[in-house]
Amino acid sequence: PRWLPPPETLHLWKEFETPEPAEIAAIQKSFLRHVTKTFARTAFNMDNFASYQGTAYSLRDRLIDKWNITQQHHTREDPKRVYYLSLEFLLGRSLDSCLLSLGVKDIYKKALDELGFRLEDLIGEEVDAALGNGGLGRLAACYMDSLATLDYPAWGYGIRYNYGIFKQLIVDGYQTEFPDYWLNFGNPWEIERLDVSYEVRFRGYVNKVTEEDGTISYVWEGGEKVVAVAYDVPIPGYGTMNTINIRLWSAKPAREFDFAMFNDGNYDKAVEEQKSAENITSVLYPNDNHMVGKILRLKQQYLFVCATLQDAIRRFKKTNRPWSDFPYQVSIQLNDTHPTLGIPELQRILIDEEGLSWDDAWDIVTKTFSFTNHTVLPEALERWAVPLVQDLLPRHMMIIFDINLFFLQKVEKKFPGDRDRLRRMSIIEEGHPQNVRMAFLAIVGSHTVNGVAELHSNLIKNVIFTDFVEYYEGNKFTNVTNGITPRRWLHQCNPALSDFITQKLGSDSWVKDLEQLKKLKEFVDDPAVQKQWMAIKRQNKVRLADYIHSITSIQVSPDSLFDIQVKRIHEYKRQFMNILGVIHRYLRLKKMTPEQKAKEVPRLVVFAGKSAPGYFIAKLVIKLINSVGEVINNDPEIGDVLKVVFIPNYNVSLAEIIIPASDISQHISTAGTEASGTSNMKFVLNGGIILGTVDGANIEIGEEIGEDNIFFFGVKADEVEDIRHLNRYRKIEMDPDLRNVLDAIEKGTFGDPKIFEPLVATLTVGGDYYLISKDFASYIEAQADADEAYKDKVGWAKKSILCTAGMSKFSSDRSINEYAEKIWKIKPCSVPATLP
Ligand code: HBZ
Repeated sequence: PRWLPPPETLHLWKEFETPEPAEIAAIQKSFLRHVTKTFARTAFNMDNFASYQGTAYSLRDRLIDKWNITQQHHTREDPKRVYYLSLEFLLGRSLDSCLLSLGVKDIYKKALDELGFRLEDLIGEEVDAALGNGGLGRLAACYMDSLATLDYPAWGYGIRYNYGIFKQLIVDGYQTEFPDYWLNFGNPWEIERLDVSYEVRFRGYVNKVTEEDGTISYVWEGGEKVVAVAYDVPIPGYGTMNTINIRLWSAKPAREFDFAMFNDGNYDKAVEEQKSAENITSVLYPNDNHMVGKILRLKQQYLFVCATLQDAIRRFKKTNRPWSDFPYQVSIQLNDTHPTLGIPELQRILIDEEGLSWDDAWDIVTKTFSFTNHTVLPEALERWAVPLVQDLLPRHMMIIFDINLFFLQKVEKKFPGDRDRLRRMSIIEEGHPQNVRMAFLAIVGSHTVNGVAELHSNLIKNVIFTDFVEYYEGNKFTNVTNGITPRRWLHQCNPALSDFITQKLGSDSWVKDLEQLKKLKEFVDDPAVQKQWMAIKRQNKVRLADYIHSITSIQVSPDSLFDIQVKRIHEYKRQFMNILGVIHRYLRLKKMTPEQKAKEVPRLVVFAGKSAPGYFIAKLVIKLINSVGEVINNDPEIGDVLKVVFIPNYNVSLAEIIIPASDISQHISTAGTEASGTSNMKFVLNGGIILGTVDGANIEIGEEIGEDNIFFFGVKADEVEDIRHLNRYRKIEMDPDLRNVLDAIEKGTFGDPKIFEPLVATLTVGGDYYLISKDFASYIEAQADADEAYKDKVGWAKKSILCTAGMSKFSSDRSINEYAEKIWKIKPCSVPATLP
């Protein structure tokens, strides 16, 4: 029976469950209590890290109060909930964003000030939570912020990796990787829930059972079991009570220990097997947009969906509703195909454990799931070898085969005799071995499939999933353009600009309603506003220049044009083209007289980003950038007219310093390859101008801010296939300027040319798949246009203001409202300040 409190003790609970007042004395008391009691420090044994811990724990108490109230309210109201399933959450730091969301930053600052601590210093002590690779993981984090802020009853589910994305160090110009054991000094932002845990089975066998009435059922038995334990990360909404949860799973050994093995004297082997359980959630796979078919990764995916579904079902069952209500109470969003095993897993639970018929179960499954695709790159689409799945998850493999069989029967019925169509659409790809095409499984098992920007959603429909669009008559496919949270990506990372906007608009309500930014357009011709706007930009450039100096010892001038490309290093993103353009600029400058050089716009070119550890060509790009920087930065004839910097270890907290400091940012993927991009939105929101291709969300940003305020170049997506075809069958036309640049590399201008041979070869014998040569001339032209425009200070200030003013659409609040209304069919459930 449930434990109930003696009624006369209820008032004692009430006191502890009511959020503390945000008063200086109360804050100082809770800070000192944590510092002395939780961390055993004294007034004479303190440092910034301990005071960060004390502050974080005091804030954590406030978060937990709000979280508990939210959960109790949701339990009582029992609204339809959304579960956002993502193998990645790239949260970054939490202290600053929590202080802002809870509206207590100023008062905490004061409270700490009085005690002799500077809040700014404490914020810098926190290590990033870097449980993601790039855009996909950061998108999940922005969406959690919006879900909480908009009062939606939502849960995020993910994995608590012990090691996040590796730390990048640059040694002799090369990327080297170091483990990111981010939990070394504890994590104040999580709540360990040893009481919330579920068993997860791997391998074993499937038993066929024939009942007396002749019905057949299957039981999955044997194999090995591990346990998934919950760690909860509360996510507070901005300026609201609603505080949602990201539940991260950590694998632990199963409670049952193999005593047989133990008694046989095989103690070490028994312990060994226990340890291997913990390996499952040990490390985040560091590949973005590239699939690596490792069994441990498949184990991660299954452990994740298995624990998550048990948790969601347990919550659903508490209300004693019939199973047919499930899709009306639960919506599950798959962040890419990584959690797609959730589809056969729910089907398995419903038929094998709950006794539903196949058809009733499948109806529930397909009304529950929806799927977001984030890429059209073929090498990124997940395909798992059938023998691998068969071995690890034998019952799921049977179910996937059945899902496929019933699906293809329907396709055959709709398109009789079209055998090639069946081959093309089969969830099982023929070959040796056969493969499970996870995207097809996700499409078939979901009610809605979306891309992440207009162009990308069209490519999904017209290029990669055309057969499915035809089969479903277009009904499943839609677009939800990505967004970013204006809280972190303007209000928090650019406080000076945020304050100025608030002052001009007369209120800070834009932080929760980005539509209001449009009113900034009224000020675009106001010289005082232009001046102040650019002064803030300059402050942010000084902040970045100081950071660059502290890390690389390179002095850069805040008066140069800051030209920035920060993102994962990938051939399709074309950092290679950027550095080739830098070499082109350098060669041009070298031919100039000092008088001519003095007329040039001085430029700082910044790169940052990680390469997948096994991606040879991407790693060579990093080496080339560093080698070119080495030569240019030390060439006395060049001085401040051109500087090239690679900032190591790009992550969320670095992005918060880099993004507000850009004049230009580059988003130059080959047209049709970048699904959306989200950093493009962050730069423009902070008054930076895009130099980019007609790709992903660049296109929609251009539509919103006006084509005069963005530098577009390059071929269009619908031209790419024809050009590639010609490249394959004729000699590639090498742009003459590009030829000169390659000659300089090959002559050894930037060190041993042998090193760069494989990289340069991608443009020639490699077929120039990403069309660098084709786009080079128009790229250089766009760069020249940007230089010209930058000389006009007033013109530039106007562009910059219009950038910020036009970004309303790209708030993740807009994206989340679209998902909620069109796909999840959920409504806000606002939480009262106190409970009855
Ligand atoms: O998702 C990115 C897209 O490249 C980008 O255009 C888009 O804006 C963003 C959000 O929709 N995709 C990724 O970041 N993908 C990954 O990080 C990834 C990670 C593991 C994988 C595959 C892809 O196995």
